[in-house]
Amino acid sequence: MEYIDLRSDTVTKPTPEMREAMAKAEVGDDVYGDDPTVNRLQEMAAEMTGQEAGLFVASGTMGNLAAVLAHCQRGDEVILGKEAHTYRYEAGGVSVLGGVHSCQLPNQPDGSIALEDIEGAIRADDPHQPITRLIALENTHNRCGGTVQSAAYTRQVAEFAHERGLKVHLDGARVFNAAAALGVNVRELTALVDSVTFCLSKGLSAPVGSVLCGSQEFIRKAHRARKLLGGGMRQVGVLAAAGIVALEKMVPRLGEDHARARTLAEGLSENRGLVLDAGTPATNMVFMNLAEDVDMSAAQVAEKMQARGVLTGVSGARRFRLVTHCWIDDESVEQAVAAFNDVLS
Ligand code: TLP
Repeated sequence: MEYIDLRSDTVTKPTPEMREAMAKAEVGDDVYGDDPTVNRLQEMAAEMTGQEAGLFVASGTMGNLAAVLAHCQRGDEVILGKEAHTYRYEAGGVSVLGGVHSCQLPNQPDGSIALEDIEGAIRADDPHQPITRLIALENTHNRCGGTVQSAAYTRQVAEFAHERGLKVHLDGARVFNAAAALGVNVRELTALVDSVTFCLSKGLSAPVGSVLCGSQEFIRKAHRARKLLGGGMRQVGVLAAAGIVALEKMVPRLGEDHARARTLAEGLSENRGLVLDAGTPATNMVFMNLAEDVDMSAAQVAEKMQARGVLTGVSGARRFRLVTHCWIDDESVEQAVAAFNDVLS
C-alpha cells in the first residue's frame, strides 16, 4: 500500500533527477579531500549560508555534535533551549562524547530563547562552575511547532554572544524552510552565526546527509571531530550529488509545502475531535491535540488512520505532528482530512 506519509519530511525519497545525478557522480576518496562532488556541495553550501567553508556529514545529529565538539572543550557549557533537538533527541551526545555540560533554558513559543535568560545563564569565572562557551539556536524550531525565528533575533543573539566572547551554533536542519517562510535569503539567518548545520535529507528530499558550515578554522576542527565520530566517508560523492540537486531544485519549492500545511490545518480545524495549536502551521508542520471528549489515544487514532492509508506522527499521548513535504500533493491533503473526519466522526 502506498501511504500518505505525514510522519516527517525525513520520509522523502530521492527524486528521479537525484538518482540520475547519483549514478553519474564523479567520485574520489573524500578522506583525502579528493571527491570533487563532495567538494562542490561543500562550496555551494558555504556560499549559500554566507560562511567560509562547509563539511558534508552523515546526519543533522552528526553535524550538531561535530559543531559542539569543535567549539567546546570538556568542562565547557552549551546554552540551549529545553525543547532543542540537540538536547531532547540526540542521545545526549554533547555530554556523552564531548564532556560538554548543557544549560537548558525555556523556549519562547516561537522557539527562541529570551536574551535576558541567556544573559542570566552565563557563568561567572569561578572554579565551581563550567565555562560558558556556546549558545545553540534552532530554526525552524521543531518541538515548538516548526516555528521561525527572525533574522533580527539571530543577529541580536550573535552580537550579544560575540560581545561576550561566546560562539553561536545554529541547528538549521530546516533553515531553508525558515527562510522561505520569512521571504528572506537564507544568509540572513546563517551568515552571522559561527556555525550552522542544515539537512539535505528532510524537506529537500535527498536520501542522506547534512552540511555543517563555518569559518575555515572552525571547519578544520569539525573535520577532526567528524573523523573521531566515524564520519569520514570515502566515495561519498554519490550522496553529495543528490545534495547538489536538493540545493538547486528543492529549496525554491519549499513554500508549496507550507501552503499545503495551511490547507491541511484549515481542513482539520473543522473537525471537532481535533484542537489545533494556535498559529499552526508556521512552516510545514501542523501540531494538534485530540479534543477532551475523544475517547481514544493518539496512538489508537494513528492506527485507524493507517488503516485508511495515512501515516501520522504521534508526538504525545493525545498529540500529533503532521509534516508536509514534496511527496504530499493537494489530493493527499484532501485524503488526510477525509480520513481524520472518518476516524473522528
Ligand atoms: N528530526 C526528526 C526527529 O529526530 C524528531 C524529525 O522527524 O523531525 N535538528 C532538528 C531540528 C531535527 O528536526 C532533526 C531531525 C535533527 C536535527 C537531526 O537530524 P538527523 O535525523 O539527520 O540526525
